[in-house]
Amino acid sequence: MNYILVKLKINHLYFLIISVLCVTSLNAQILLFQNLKLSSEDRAKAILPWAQIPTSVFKNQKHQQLALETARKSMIFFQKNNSTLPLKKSTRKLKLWYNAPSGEVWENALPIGNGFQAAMVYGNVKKEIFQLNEHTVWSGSPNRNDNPNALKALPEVRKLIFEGEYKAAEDMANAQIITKKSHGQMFQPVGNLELTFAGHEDYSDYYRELDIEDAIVKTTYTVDGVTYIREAFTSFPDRVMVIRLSADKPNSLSFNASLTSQYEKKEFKVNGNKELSLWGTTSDHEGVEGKVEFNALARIKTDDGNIIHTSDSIAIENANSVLIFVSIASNFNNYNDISGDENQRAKDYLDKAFNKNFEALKAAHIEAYQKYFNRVKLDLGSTEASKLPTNERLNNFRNTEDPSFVTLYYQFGRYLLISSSQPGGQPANLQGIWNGNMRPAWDSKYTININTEMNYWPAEKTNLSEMHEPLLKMVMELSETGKETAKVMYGANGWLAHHNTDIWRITGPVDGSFWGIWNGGGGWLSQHLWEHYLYTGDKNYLESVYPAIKGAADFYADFLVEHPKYKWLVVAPGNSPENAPKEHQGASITAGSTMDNQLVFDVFSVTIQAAKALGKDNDLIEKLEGLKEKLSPMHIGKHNQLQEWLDDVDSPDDNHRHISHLYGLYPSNQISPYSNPKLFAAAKNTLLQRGDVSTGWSMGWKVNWWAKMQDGNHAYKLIESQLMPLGTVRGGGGTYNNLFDAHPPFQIDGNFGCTSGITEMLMQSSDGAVHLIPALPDNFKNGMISGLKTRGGFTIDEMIWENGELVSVKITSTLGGNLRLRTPNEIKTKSGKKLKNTSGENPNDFFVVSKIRQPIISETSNIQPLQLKPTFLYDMPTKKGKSYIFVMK
Ligand code: FUC
Repeated sequence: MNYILVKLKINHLYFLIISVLCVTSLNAQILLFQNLKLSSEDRAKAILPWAQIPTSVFKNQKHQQLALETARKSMIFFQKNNSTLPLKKSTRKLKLWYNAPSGEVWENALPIGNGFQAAMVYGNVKKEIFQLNEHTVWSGSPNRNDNPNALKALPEVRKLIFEGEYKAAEDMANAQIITKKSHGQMFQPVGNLELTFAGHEDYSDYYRELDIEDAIVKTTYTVDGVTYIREAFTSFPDRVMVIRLSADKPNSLSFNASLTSQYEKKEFKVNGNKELSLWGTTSDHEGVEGKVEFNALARIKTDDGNIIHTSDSIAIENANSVLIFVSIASNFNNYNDISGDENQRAKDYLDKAFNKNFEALKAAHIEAYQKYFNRVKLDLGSTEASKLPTNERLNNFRNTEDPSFVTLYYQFGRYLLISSSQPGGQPANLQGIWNGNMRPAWDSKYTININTEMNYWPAEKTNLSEMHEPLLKMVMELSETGKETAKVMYGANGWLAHHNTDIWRITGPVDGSFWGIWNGGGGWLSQHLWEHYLYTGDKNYLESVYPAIKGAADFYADFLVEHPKYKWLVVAPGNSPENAPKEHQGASITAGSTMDNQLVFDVFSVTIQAAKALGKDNDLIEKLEGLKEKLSPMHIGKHNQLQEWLDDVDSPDDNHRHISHLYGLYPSNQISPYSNPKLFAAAKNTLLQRGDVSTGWSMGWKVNWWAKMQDGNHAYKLIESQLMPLGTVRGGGGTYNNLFDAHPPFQIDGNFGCTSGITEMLMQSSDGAVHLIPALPDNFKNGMISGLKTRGGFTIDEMIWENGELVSVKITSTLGGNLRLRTPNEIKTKSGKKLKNTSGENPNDFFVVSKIRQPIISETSNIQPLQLKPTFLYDMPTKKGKSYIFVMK
């Protein structure tokens, strides 16, 4: 041991000297490491403290950064070249933990939630704050926001677009199509539960954590020799928040509890001597009267100590331990009905939970949570770096090897989905279910030109299918409200939604033409209805959602119009979300953007497949097949890029955060290296031209795209960029101390997008086969994952890889059917049976990939297919309920 320590010290010194003198001397460092013959783990140990050398030692921060980068590269070099990488298996519990309270910073606080009720827990010593949310507490009340003038203006707007008068078309759309009513309502906070502890100014041994294996927050500290412990969770089965406060010496617990709120219309009460009540009405917003009424109750339970109350607070004196139950409910029944009784509901939840004891409540909560959470396990190994507090790991991540930090972030995404999206509740909004602002950014509503869809990318494949339900229900509701919008605004059948919606399921166009004249929200969301079927194979479910899937197609069938120049059927007006080429006079309004074409293609293809699966609507199938033939194919432009618009006007210097035309690469499957390699190569050029650094969600999407590119190292680079403390990279997003993603500000889509992307690095099932470890970065050369789901209802019970090769995989077939595997190395069955290589179409209907038309390639393009690593393709017929084990050949 001493020998290693001495070597490590020498090592640091060498590192320091070498780096300061010559920051790029990678070879020298590699030589040094080789001579010292240290194991990878010891090397990790060596780099970790070294990464914390203060800036003052270096000439400037740039120097330090460069030196750290060099050290990191040498670590990666060793990992790449060391076949027996001895990274330790992760044994530590998955926790976010800190040595300091949150203070005033909301993004330091820790999120808990059960899909209905949620809290941000600050862990402050003297004044503890539980910032409270409830899923239906939104501004406004039932309303619609269609603009009926649109119908009359439509022909003229189209004419202007086709004549290239984009600015004039945009002006007209602003005047005649954009809503003159609500631009969407706000998801609002309830208020705070505040606990004030007199005399707790000076404390020691502070610690707080969020254990994402149990979904429980804990805070401990010591004052005057007494150790205090606070635990809190939002119970899944009991639908209330439970807080336990205790001290390790008798009669030491004294505090004052109160509820606070920022609403104009509110009322505080103390019921009896142990229950705080806050009643309120949400805000008016954009001409819509706030009519959601809510009631928050906090009831105290203690066997000892004194309880003293005033008119709006309760003081506890000299207790041993105290339980606080918090229940919140509103009058919201559905988007069209707010006649519920918030007071009765809040009381009912509370009464039911109140008589249960803490241990029973906690055990039931953990069991209900783990039913979902434990389905997926990921192990990418672990190093010493994982022993530090979460905020320090975040700070160090780029400069050290900390693979279990990726695991933590991955599982945190799953934790957030379980906590913010439960069957029967509202879908996760821009901030999930956590918002402390009365007027949050973008109203914390649903932006459906990417953000809401991204929230649900991890749902099916990370085995959280039930968590998809709130979104699927919202889509069904939008298919009702969006019907009137289709009729009134565009004279079309079916339904649509524009680029935003809210709890009232508005479907009219908002914000301004630049953003709002996009009618793909319904079409994109309808793909989620189909995706749920692809993973579950549930025909009854498919039957129940089919009208909405078909309705999305009906809308486009009516709305499409022939482009006078190209003769294709196009969406007009539409846009390529939130981007505009210079050549279009800076206006985004357009006809036939690539993303719109791809969306219509998917909506038609999925409707055809759904109708076939249900054995109905032959005429519709024929009609949609015919319409599909008339859609524009994709274009490869003069910069060898995938064109964003029908005309070749993309700028290779454009680094806009939306790369909407890559919808075709992910989440759709229209761009495949196997069936259209040139398009695939063009998509890569587009990705390279747009660059890496961007807003949080954009980087999250890029992880998925690079995974689809089968480039694990580039995907990892994006994870690194996302997992940087906010502010590290100018113009980019990042991550807050509580691991919330930063757009900035906080948006939860980036968390979910990255969890999805990490899954896509390890398994993909959208391109005709179950592709195992398609995009492993050098940092994840060894690992294990269990519990992922694929299309066609297969479960990856356990997959192990070593040195980048698939060692073994166990797969259970829940629906039967052909299992087509694509692997990086040859495999055989565990019993030694040879598998035959296969090709052609996968006979399993859940893996059908709709054929796209050949792309049109610019005469000045010299696009060439990419050289991908070879893979092996096998078919295994499976039986429902049976498991299959494959091992390396
Ligand atoms: C879209 C994005 C923004 C932001 C907002 C909520 O408008 O372009 O970056 O994420 O949604």
